[in-house]
Amino acid sequence: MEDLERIRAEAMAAVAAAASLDQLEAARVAALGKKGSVSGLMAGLGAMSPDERKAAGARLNLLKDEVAAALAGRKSELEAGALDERLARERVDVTLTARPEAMGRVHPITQTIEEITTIFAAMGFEVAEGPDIEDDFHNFTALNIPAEHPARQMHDTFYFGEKADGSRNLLRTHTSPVQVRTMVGQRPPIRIIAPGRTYRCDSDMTHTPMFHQIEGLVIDEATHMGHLKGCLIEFVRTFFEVDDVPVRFRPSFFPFTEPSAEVDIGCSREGGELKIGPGAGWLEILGCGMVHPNVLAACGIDPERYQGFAFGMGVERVAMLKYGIPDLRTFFDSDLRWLKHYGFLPLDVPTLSGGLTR
Ligand code: 2NM
Repeated sequence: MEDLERIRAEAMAAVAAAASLDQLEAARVAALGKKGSVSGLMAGLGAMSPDERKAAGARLNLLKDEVAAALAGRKSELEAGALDERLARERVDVTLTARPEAMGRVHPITQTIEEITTIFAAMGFEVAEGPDIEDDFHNFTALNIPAEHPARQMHDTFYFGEKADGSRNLLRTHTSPVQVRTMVGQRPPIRIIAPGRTYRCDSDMTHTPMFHQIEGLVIDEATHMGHLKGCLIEFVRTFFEVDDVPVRFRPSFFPFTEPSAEVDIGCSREGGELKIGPGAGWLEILGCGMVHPNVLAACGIDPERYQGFAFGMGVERVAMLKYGIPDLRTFFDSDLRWLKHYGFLPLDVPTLSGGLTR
């Protein structure tokens, strides 16, 4: 037992000197492990008389507890040190300024959709979405487009294969099925805006097989053509950021609205450059009208009680006009130089208070 004080001193010194969790584990094994110094003393107890064993056993248990406590204390010190070291290593300076010029760009289509939905959200519209793969009812029938209508024909619509019941799904040719789904599923008053991808089997200088639309719908008991005009004039002036842009409603035809109109905005052409504002020319930018009673009835809304207006526009078209992008097909080339030129900085989110575009 004269070894005990030496072994205690050695074990305590090794624990105190451990500079890492690995070294501390080595010190634990050297003292308390199966072949450790303290365990060695324990093994000597067997050769003692019962009285000697009782006294020595008590001292050894105390030693064991003492070493174990020292190990635990050193362990928490080392762990706290490791955490401090990691916090220092992973330190981030949150006061550093962002470097938007080093980031990617927001595509003009995304930017334009965000600008348009921001304007209509401020007027109380909610954004609605629906599936790109639709059926005949939601894309055509409910919209007062009869079976023989030219818009249904193979050359305009992408159809999927025949299902067991003989019907075929299709890629939506406009976002109007979102309006149909909203009217079927919700009671008026309805005020929604539906942005999204649309598809038509058409590809040339001014058509791509996939393009984007935004359509709006308002249904209430007393909504009339005056509301439609006020709403769309307000939209056009805010979107193009030209307060005195002339707006003209020209009679037109759509199967799903009656009466129907197309909206033109004033423009001038000086030296080959197109400028939106007062001038000699007109540009068509929107289609609109009062929702046809047949459409309301097909969607389970009583046309004797409710009425409303709808409108639709092509996102690519208004983006080209607003941002002077000359060629439609470049939108989908994924050309990074084009995106750097026409794209928007990710931190410049369009808001009405801060300006739609900065
Ligand atoms: C347009 C023009 C005019 C329209 C109509 C509807 C619905 F579902 F309510 F009947 N949605 N969108 C509409 C009306 C779309 O796009 C040129």
